[in-house]
Amino acid sequence: MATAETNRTNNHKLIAWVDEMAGLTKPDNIQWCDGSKEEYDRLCAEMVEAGTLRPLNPDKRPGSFLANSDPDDVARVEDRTFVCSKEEQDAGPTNNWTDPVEMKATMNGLFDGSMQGRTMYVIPFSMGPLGSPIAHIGVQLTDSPYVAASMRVMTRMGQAALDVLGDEGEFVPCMHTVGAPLADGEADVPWPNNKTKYIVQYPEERAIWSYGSGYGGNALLGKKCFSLRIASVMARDEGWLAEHMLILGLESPAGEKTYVAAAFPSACGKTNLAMLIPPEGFDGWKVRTVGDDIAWIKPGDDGRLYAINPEAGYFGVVPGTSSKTNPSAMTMMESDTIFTNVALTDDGDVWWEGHDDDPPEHLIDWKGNDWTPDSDTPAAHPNARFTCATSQCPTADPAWDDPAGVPISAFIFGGRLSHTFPLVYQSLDWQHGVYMAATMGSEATAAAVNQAAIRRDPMAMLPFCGYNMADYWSHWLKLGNALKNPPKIFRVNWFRKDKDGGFAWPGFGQNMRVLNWIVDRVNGKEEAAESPFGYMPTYQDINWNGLDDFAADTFSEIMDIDREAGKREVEELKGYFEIFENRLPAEMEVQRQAFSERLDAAPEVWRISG
Ligand code: SAT
Ligand code: MN
Repeated sequence: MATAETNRTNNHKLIAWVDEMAGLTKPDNIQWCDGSKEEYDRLCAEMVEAGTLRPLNPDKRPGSFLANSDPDDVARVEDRTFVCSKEEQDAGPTNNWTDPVEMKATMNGLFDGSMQGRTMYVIPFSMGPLGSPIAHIGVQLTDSPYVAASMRVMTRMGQAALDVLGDEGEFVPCMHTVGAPLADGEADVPWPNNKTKYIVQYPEERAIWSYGSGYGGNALLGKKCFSLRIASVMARDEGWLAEHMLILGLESPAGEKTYVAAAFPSACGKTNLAMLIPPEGFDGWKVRTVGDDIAWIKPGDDGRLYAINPEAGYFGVVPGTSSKTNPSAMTMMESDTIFTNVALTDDGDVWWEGHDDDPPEHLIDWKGNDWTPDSDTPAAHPNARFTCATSQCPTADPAWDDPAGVPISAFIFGGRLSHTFPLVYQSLDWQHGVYMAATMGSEATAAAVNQAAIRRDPMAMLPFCGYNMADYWSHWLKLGNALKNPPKIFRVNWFRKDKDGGFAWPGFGQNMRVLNWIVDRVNGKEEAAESPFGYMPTYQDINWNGLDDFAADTFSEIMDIDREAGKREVEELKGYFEIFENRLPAEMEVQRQAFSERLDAAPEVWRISG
């Protein structure tokens, strides 16, 4: 094994760990990443040489590349994701758990010699603006140049992070291998990975070990593994929040700025909402993006919560993105982007389902096969992604890189629910809001059937909470109760169906109308009616400028509350809460009963007035 090149750090803990891990994984070379543009260009050139990346036509997509992953390595693997706390109860009923002693033996076996024939990249990174009191440092070791290049886009990576770490600083160690050692002289493949995959978190040690995948959140360990699973544990211990939330700033025509953070399960259009363009009728309003996926949120001295986006780039879903659904993302992707698993056009550009342009006559699909509009498989994988720096986002908020973070006035929680749940409602207080967030979810299927079960996804954290979900709810309850100025809490549902089975809400940019009401509510400017679900806007309370054909009757269809449907929800939650046994905070059951009583007192159909 070649010795490490001159270390650019005197952090002895880091140097000793790198040495120890190199001894275990036995790479041919070790490369400390400095985070420079030259280094990024060199990594990309090497990947082009190896067949991992294909450069796109520089006239069409300057500085951009296409990667096609192995068809067995296309998304996060939740069933291979483990939270290995010492006690099973501390991982809770919603996480996969294995005893850490047993898991370490397995990991040591798998990592032994796993980097043979490859380079081990040492990647120091900051999650959050460099030096921010809300940020934290991690160091990832990986044998994937795709990961090294992606980490430069997704995080503040390299020497600057080492400088923040200093000689004595603490870092979260993130071990990663694609699990495909090369024997002497063995040729590599474009996307090395292993059929066996493990994404392992050790919450007590704040350590991550990921084996066998080179894709997304499995491999870019700063993302879900660190910023959510490990950070949620740090946040519990230290009194802050690590959340699966977008952050956006709304600026009114008068220049008043309000920041909100919002959590949605996957497939609810989170990135599109984070980059929303105000619709007709909202002249002078601006929506500005701080983040599209993750928020780290700490109490400030003024009793408010302040949030940063720990990431520095977007790893967004591409299919379905067009100038109609997300013009900002389209602009971002015009250059300097790594695409993964979209289709290649004959002129060296990219295409995907839902693109503005009609499908071309001929493409190379994400698996590398010829594709025509008659093909019966999608040209791009449905989870195809773009990797792109936040600095390229035309709607980036001026404070997106501010170490102090932005003050959060509202939390918004959503799901994909075709019935029962109104377009928008506000919690009666903090405790009720935590209950609303803890019980959110989406229907398991597209639900033609009216009563499809809801797959609960509390705070959109189901696959991301690094400890017992019920303890996480207790943490939320405690944190908010201690705040002088806690954010207001809202639930939204863009997906309620009308009686003909179509979406009742026009969606996309129209969500601005709901955000407008929310902003006015938190700024004390708007009225609300009190319903069994919480506070709700009447028809008059919503700004309908530019959407004159949305009648009060249609509004009623997405706001009315059916008492029996509400009672079924109350019953479903009884069984759901039971799985958390004695860890369930008593407040959850108090809230469920109170909801039940409000419904009992309501008419058969509670109708929003106006
Ligand atoms: O693969 S990621 O974790 O980056 C994205 C996702 O699956 O949510
Ligand atoms: Mn996400």
